[in-house]
Amino acid sequence: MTEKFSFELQATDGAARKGVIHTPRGDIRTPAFMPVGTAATVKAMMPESVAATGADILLGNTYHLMLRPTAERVAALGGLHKFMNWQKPILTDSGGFQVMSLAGLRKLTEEGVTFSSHVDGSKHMLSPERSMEIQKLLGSDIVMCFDECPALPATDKEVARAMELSMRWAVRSKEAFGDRPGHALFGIMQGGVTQELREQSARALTDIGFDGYAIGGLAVGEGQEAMFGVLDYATGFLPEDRPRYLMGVGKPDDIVGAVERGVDMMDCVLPSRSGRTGQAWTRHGQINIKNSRHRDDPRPLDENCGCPACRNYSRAYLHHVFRANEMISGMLLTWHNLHYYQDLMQGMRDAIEAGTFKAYVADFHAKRAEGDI
Ligand code: PRF
Ligand code: ZN
Repeated sequence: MTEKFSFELQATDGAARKGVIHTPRGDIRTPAFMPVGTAATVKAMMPESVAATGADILLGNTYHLMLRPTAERVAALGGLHKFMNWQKPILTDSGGFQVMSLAGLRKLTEEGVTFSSHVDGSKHMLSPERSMEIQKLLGSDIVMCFDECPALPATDKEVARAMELSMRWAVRSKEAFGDRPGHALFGIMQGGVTQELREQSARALTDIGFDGYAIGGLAVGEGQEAMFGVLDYATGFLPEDRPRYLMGVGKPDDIVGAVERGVDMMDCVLPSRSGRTGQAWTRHGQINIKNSRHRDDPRPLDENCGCPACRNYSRAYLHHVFRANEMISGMLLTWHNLHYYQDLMQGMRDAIEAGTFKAYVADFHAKRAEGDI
């Protein structure tokens, strides 16, 4: 086990990259998909089951954990890894994005943001310094800078203002993070769908210097075409020898498109959240297990999937337990979805290594076009 944080780029195929992030808590194979464990749990999954799907790293949230159970309490109990029984790496988001989407009354200043909790209405403050402190208390392996992601619709002026503020906050985040061997700090690019702003943001971040670079401010309602349009140039503004993380993405076709454009890491609630609402993701697209067409179907969700839901249960059973509101429904569908996402990442890593990524992507789209049969 290396004691340092480092990124090893192992192969490229077009713009797509395969590599490994080495951390004291273990390696993260890239392109990596990070399941979301917002409140110190990947909902409906035991940590050992999350690991069994092939996940090397989880995402946790500053915003949720500072409100409940509080970062100080997690620290007193030995840190987030021990608290939630996950010993592999954890990346924590910095809180600003969640404040903007979840908190009640908010007030944004140069200093930071004050807001009222969505849990009990209590008042709180987040700033670059406080976000770094919380992520340190949690024991996060990959810490994210405190940024502002403007809510859409936003004017060009508003997007520019938020990007510039985020870059000043990035300086303060780096200063407050300090020197913590074995832990990484990632900068977050903002700038909406404007190329000049993205370039300015990338330059500001690379001048400061980070262990990795995130692309924020996308997947906020601009649509896939616009998002890919930004990725077409944005990854090129970032250093080749650092991991690139696209925040909050996405559906399987978003993920494949992002990897095609040079992204190394992603996270999304989609596989876990949609598992709890009866949606399964497979090579052939989306399956709605609620649909009565599955009522008498003895086949698994996907005969080529090695997950426990597909090895041991029929569509008819999954349909029944969903309709009957049984907890195993969310458990099995979440497991399947996370397993499918990790299979997809492994398939892309193998294809990049073999130099067959283009064919892999073509096959991915062809299978989805066939649909669920
Ligand atoms: N910033 C942060 N977290 C995020 C985002 C962002 O822009 C997004 C945008 N898709 C998701 N999560 N800090
Ligand atoms: Zn499965």
